[in-house]
Amino acid sequence: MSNEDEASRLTKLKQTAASSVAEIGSLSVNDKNEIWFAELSEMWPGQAFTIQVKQVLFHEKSKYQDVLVFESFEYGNVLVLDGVIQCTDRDEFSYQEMITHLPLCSLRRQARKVLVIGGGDGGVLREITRHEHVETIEICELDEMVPRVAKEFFPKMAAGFDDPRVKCHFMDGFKFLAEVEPGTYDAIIVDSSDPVGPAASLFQKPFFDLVHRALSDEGVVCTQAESIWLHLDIIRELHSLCLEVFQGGTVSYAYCTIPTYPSGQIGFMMSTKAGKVDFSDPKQALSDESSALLRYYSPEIHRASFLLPRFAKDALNL
Ligand code: SPD
Repeated sequence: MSNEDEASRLTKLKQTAASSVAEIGSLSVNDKNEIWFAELSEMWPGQAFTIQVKQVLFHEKSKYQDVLVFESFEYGNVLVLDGVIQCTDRDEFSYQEMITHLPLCSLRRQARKVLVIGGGDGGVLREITRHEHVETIEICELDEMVPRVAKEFFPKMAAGFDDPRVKCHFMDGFKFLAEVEPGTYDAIIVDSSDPVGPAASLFQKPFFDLVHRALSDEGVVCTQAESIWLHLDIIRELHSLCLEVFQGGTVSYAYCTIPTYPSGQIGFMMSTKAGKVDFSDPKQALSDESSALLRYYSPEIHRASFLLPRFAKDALNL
């Protein structure tokens, strides 16, 4: 190919890329005609994780949010809601395993009924299905578009939807919990996005009051609880509101590492009304077959995940 042809090919490529990304605010094309996604948010001002895009696979606005899926060079497919990364093929296992197995393995008695609020990508469902003794798994997801997109572009993650124990409710988590019989669930997992936009109410007291009511006496709730590097204020507030709601119970924060979440770390707030419970002590074990499928969670990681660096421990007064 002549130099001229090559130059015109590159110009065309750049024009095509630029027009396809023009409507997707967080994508841009650089001088080398590479497309990059930058994760910008008021939740982490002055910084942005960037990731190189191979191709955009899906982009639509649902009734609730902007839904983007792209194929990246290094992290496989990436799901982005309202400009924020929710999961990537390469590292999703870390968060999904921890937000699921931390609560289910710390219960004194094996969980039989489990509820997921959010979690429309299906990854948490997949992890719950690894617990053979669980009898019913309900999921309450607001946005039907998320499971639809997950089934198409993240089949390994969305496999959880195929388990016969799973029942889906597409509605607001608040409304769902308000209608639930008190004491129904042994575990509730709140796999939400960040507390801006549709998930904001899932970080507030009225929501936790309903969660408390829906849990059995020994039940546990585990909720996405942000980063110690970026969100100590949010974590502190969440911790004190959980203490208020779960009076006489136990509230603890644990975390995992994950490269594609802001600051590479995300936490989990666990609460129970069952008096003083040591969440950091795993009381339930997964079967050997299930354990063999895990890539992050282990009883050792379970214990270690509650150990906070000094600055976080001090700031949170834990
Ligand atoms: N900052 C992003 C936090 C997203 C947490 N939820 C992700 C859903 C994965 N199942």
